[in-house]
Amino acid sequence: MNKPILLTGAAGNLGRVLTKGLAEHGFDLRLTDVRPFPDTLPSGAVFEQADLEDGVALLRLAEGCGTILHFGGVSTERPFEQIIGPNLRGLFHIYEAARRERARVVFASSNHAIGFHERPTEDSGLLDVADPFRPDGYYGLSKAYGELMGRMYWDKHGVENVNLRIGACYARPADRRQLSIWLSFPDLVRLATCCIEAERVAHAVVWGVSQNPASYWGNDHRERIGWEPQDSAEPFRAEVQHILDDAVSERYQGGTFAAAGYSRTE
Ligand code: 15L
Repeated sequence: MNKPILLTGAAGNLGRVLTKGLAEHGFDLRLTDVRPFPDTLPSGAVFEQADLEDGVALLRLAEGCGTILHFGGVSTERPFEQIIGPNLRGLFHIYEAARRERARVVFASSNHAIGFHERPTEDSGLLDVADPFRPDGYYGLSKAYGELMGRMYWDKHGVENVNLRIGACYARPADRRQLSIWLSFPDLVRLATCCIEAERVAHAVVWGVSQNPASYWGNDHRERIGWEPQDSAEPFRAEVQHILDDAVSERYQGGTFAAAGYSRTE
């Protein structure tokens, strides 16, 4: 019998997409979020409101689960003090629960872990997951920390984890940057499904991006989970390619997150 799946951040934008898509796929879902769940619960799914800082609640929620899809926490740039609780301490509770259950963690990391890499030119290569972290703020820093926590829990405790470096996951791309980093909702659901079903993943890092010809990103560990994105941002090019940001945002992969609070002068 397949073990239940715990999904944190279930009431967030991606959490709601995953809840619907994974329930349609027949997974046994245990959902949690610090906010109430805004939609009708799919049949068989259960929801419990909980704070990521409540380690006891997370241990209980994870009991018997085979996979923890960790999509909870702060999902945008915020002052450091607001990031620490959900994104640093919360992540520790997730990994401790996974260690106890021998569960796999699928972590919603972000392009902001590498957001201060400059956008590729025709001559430069694409970014590889082995390239160094270059977080573009406290939020991106928390995502780099999350990936490294996965590295440590695999090396030390054998807790398997897949870290999804998600670009921009929306119904459709909104600007020129997203022609490179857009992830469609169906590709996200297929990605999560592959992460759950893969035989063995160890510590893996995968770019969460659709099959966009303008992608900034190259090599990753997707062959371990057997995922191939099927959608592309290209059909939206004419609609959005003229939508640009300020010069600092346009220089870096992290866009406006990199430009937020930027004070470097040279
Ligand atoms: C993220 O990590 C955010 O969660 C999302 O809201 C988007 O803004 C995305 O990055 C992005 O880079 O556009």
